[in-house]
Amino acid sequence: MRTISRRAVLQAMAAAPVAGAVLGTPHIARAAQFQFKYGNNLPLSHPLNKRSQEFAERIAKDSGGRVEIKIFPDNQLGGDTDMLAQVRNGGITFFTPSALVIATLVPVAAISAVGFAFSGYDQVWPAMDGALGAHVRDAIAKVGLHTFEKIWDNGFRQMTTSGKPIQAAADMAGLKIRVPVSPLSISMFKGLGSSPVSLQFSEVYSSLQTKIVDAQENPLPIIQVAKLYEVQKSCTLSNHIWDGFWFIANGRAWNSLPPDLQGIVGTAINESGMQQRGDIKALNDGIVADLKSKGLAFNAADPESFRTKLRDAGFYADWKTRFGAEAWGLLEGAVGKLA
Ligand code: X2X
Repeated sequence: MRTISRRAVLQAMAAAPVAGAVLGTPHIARAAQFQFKYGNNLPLSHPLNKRSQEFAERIAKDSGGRVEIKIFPDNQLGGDTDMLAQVRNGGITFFTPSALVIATLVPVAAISAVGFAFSGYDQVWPAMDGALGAHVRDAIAKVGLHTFEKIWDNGFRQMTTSGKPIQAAADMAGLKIRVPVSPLSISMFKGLGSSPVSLQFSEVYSSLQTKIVDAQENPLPIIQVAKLYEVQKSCTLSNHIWDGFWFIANGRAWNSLPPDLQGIVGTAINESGMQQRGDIKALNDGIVADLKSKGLAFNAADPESFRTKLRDAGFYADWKTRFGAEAWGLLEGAVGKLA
């Protein structure tokens, strides 16, 4: 370790701003030149928030204190719809909406969430880090938002219910199931014959508890950290949608950063995103056993019954038209023919 001589300290103090000298404080805490807020919808214990704290510390350090990022987890600043409005108007600088949720603003962003498209992560990451992801980021750029290259992982979505276990598509009939604020989710669950209700994530626990809805669908790490097992009985490993969180920034705030700081921020956020993908992968290994020990029952499902039902309902044909040939072609290029 380098020791700092008394003389160097005195020199540094002599060079410090006047206000500091007047107050006589030896440590002069200067406000960061760029102060940014980052809002998200997940509990603090989710890997997304753990990795976010890391990148915020790294960015403060690597920028020499010029960039400060304050994290507001767990819907502290409002639900998804509110945060999406705030990141657009600059009230917050960063937000991590699910692909399902940002699609309310940029419809093509839901292309990665088409039901039963990805068979596993070996298809997900090459597509999202490749042409399909680039296509979505370009579309998001058109509404004035910057998107970092590496999408963060939410996971493969699974269904839970407080009622009769869901074993095949027929069990979906009339099911009151909460889905995110997402036209694709509504269309998919209507296609499966259920009665979906769009609610922001901030309302999920209480709406299950008070039986406004009977079921919901989310990746297992969310079911765990948001304690949804307390208000649900059984879980079906349906893997019906792969979901990721796009890390987005308000365009004006992003463009106000000089290139060196953009580099520091972008590198830190993308690298933390890669580590967060690894966290979700590691979590998935022991999570079923943990959720079982907390009282959630698990059952298998017949995935083909769901796909057939969706095909018969015209779900794939409908969304192929809505997304357009280019985006659909990129998706099928990654996962094979869908419809
Ligand atoms: O709201 C949800 O279900 C969640 C947490 O998965 C999303 O952000 C889409």
